Amino acid sequence: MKIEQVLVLIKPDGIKKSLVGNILTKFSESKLIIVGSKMIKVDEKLAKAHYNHLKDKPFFNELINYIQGKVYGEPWNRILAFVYHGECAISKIREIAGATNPEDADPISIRGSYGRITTKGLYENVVHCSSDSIEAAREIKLWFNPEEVIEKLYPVKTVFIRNLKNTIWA
Ligand code: IDP
Ligand code: MG
Repeated sequence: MKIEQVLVLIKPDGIKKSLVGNILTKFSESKLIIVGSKMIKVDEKLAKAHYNHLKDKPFFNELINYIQGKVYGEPWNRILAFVYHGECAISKIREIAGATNPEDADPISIRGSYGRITTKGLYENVVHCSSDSIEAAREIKLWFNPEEVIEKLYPVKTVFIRNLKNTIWA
């Protein structure tokens, strides 16, 4: 039994098209559980760190704008991030998501149902999912702090940070 975790992002086109409910319903067919979730406005630093492995691709700048929702502006320039956990989580989630190119994706999959190719040629494919366990570990650690994930997925350490500016509830 291969217990895995996988980062899932509902990209800004999924938010704009009001697909959050549909997408989560489709992923729930996996019978995996969600162990972390949050909404984020993606800044350029996070976008570039996430897609660092694609920095030499001709569509990289479009991709960085897309994941930040720059093409849509307020109030669509945000994503929902999830960590799904359970047996063979990566292959189950990627199968429900479908192939990267929405035109190649199974029409029943999320990307096949809801994705499109922009006039500039970018695949706007509604969701991101990690493609293997090494990528999942890197991405989950990039998008979530340990205390935001309710399962202990990776080793942690405790550090004391002095003079750290923080915002708390008033
Ligand atoms: P994945 O999201 O299926 O793992 P990656 O190769 O990691 O695919 O690419 C990241 C994202 O970059 C894709 O989800 C898609 O939005 C975009 N993308 C990937 N390949 C192409 C391409 O050949 N043309 C246009 N956009 C692409
Ligand atoms: Mg990928």
